[in-house]
Amino acid sequence: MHTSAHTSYDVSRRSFLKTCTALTAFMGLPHSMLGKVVEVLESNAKLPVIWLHFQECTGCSESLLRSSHPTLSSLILDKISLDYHETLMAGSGEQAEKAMRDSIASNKGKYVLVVEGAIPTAQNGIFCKVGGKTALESLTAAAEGAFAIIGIGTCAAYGGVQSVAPNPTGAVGVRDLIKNKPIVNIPGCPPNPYSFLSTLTYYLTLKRLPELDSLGRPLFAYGRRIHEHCERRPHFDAGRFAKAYGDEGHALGYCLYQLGCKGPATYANCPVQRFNDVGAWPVSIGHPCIGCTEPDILFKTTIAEKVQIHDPTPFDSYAPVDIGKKGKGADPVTTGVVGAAAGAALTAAALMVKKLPGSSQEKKEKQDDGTAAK
Ligand code: FSX
Ligand code: SF4
Ligand code: F3S
Repeated sequence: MHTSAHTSYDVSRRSFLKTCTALTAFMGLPHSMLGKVVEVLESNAKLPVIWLHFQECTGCSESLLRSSHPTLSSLILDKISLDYHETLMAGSGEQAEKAMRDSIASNKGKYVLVVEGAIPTAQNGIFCKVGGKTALESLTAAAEGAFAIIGIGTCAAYGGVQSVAPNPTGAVGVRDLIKNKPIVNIPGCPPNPYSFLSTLTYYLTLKRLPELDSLGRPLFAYGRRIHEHCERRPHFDAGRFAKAYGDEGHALGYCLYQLGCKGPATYANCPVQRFNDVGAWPVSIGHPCIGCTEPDILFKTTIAEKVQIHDPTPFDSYAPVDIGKKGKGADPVTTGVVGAAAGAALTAAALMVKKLPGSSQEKKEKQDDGTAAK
């Protein structure tokens, strides 16, 4: 086997190029960028990374380490210099703290700060201390010299499980505290490791951060709703639902909407970029999506609660159609063209029974109602 001379891994040239091609497509870059991605992953460039852990379960690091594309994760992780990571580094105590201070001082303005976990703010942040410093102090100090911050996981992005009411520690996400740095959020509990690895590759390739949505999530990974790519979607459109765990519909792989699937309101790439290389993701193994990338859904709603579908979108493999504006119904011509597909999508949307309490959509609608009442 011909092994590439550019990495220390036993990677055939063919497999290396295949990985680069897949990565280029995953990042939403045109095929013409493939050469650049290859060049970056072949280079000896190292991006300094400081990784801080706060209130969390370390599932984000775990899922990254367990990522089962050794080629991809090794290739990309080879491009970073992980100068401080509490659960991975060999050093500890003062030695480790010194390594972090040195890295911050010598890489000022050149390193990425990765934050895993929420930051407690109540009582001056005494609920989480590492090396004698509160999470709040460590975050502020490390953020200052970073050129960008990546909040990995829902905890770092929005506060996660720690921030659920009554939130005794005053846990918040990075964006609630740091206002003067670009922040990329990679939510998920835990997130798909490839969304994180691809964000690093995107930066290494283009020397800029990917385009983000209003919650700071890269659009290439969080630009579409789960519901748009879900393999159970034809069942949704046809009105075939599992009604209880273990019933006939569940066994037949029917749509999990009536069991509380949050796929219609959740932006993430799980049905496409699945987990663990076995084609698995929550919905494929019979569990409703619990909206783990969404601040208003995860831990804010029960698993069984149904989401309101405000804006029905067609299944991604159907021909693109205009199924009409919210509340206006479908254009009759369009409905005629798409027939059962869009028609069923709208019918299913009409079945939606409950809005998410406190969701941004609900708040917006309340505001709209308020405005209309004046
Ligand atoms: Fe949070 Fe990461 Fe959930 Fe855990 O550490 S996003 S609790 S899976 O993994 O921060
Ligand atoms: Fe898939 Fe859930 Fe949508 Fe059903 S409601 S099609 S299970 S994402
Ligand atoms: Fe999370 Fe839903 Fe994906 S629960 S892992 S966003 S399917």
